Amino acid sequence: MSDYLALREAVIAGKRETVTEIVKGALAAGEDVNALLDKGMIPAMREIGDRFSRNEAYVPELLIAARAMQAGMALIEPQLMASGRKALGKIAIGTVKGDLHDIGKNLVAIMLKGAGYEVIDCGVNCDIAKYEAAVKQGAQIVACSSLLTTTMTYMREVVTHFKGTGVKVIVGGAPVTQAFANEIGADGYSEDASGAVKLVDELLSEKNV
Ligand code: B1M
Repeated sequence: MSDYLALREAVIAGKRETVTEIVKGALAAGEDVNALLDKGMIPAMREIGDRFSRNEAYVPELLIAARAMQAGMALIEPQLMASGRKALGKIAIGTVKGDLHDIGKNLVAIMLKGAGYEVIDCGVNCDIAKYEAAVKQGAQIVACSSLLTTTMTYMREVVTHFKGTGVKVIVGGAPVTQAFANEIGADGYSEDASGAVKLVDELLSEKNV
């Protein structure tokens, strides 16, 4: 079994090679990739964020940790996507305007693809025009991610824009809550990536379409 503590520390320290080595070893041993995320990589990002709040880490440290995390995620993506279900619908996902955080958004996109959805990744710093372009390509749901209290407010504009069009808008990201989602009239909220898949399943289930 992988040394989750070593994985966590490698992500925090931004040691890409070590992260790659540990993740490759775990994959070769047939380990559960979700455990790598839940016990190693995601808590590492939480820890580096806490250090940042306490002024014990700065933006460059956040960046190198994020790069190490992305290196690990690139390796586990094929495993997360291996469930083999057929395309069930089309989802647009993007981090909202003003916000450049993309790790959580990428994770949600990977899980949605793994669950059989076609995903249009609108990237980061997404304004309404970018989501709209994805809807023109057939997206039935727009998933908005935000990591900043200053950018989550843009979700209200996205929700308002798509109200009454038949396109559903769902929201998530660290500062976002169910209460906030209710307040802005979003069609759904999820705390994490697997919850986002369940939410999309529900919204696109026969009784809702
Ligand atoms: Co920034 N940053 N950051 N950062 N950063 C946070 C978010 C922060 C909480 C750190 C802190 O102060 N403790 C803080 C925000 C404070 C606030 O708003 N209240 C913060 C800040 C302040 C900033 C800057 C302003 C710093 C500065 O420049 N002074 C700046 C802003 C830049 C910008 O966006 N305009 C900034 C920059 C950066 C980096 C570029 C250095 C880097 C991002 C790199 C990248 O993403 N490529 C970075 C990082 C890495 C973080 C932390 C440390 C980690 C975020 C992360 O990747 N988490 C973060 C601290 C923290 O979150 N504790 C922090 C792991 C990821 C898997 O979790 O994204 O929450 P998360 O996604 C989860 C769920 O939220 C959910 O599912 C995911 C998986 O379970 N989810 C969804 C996410 N999106 C969803 C969408 C859905 C559903 C679920 O749709 C339906």
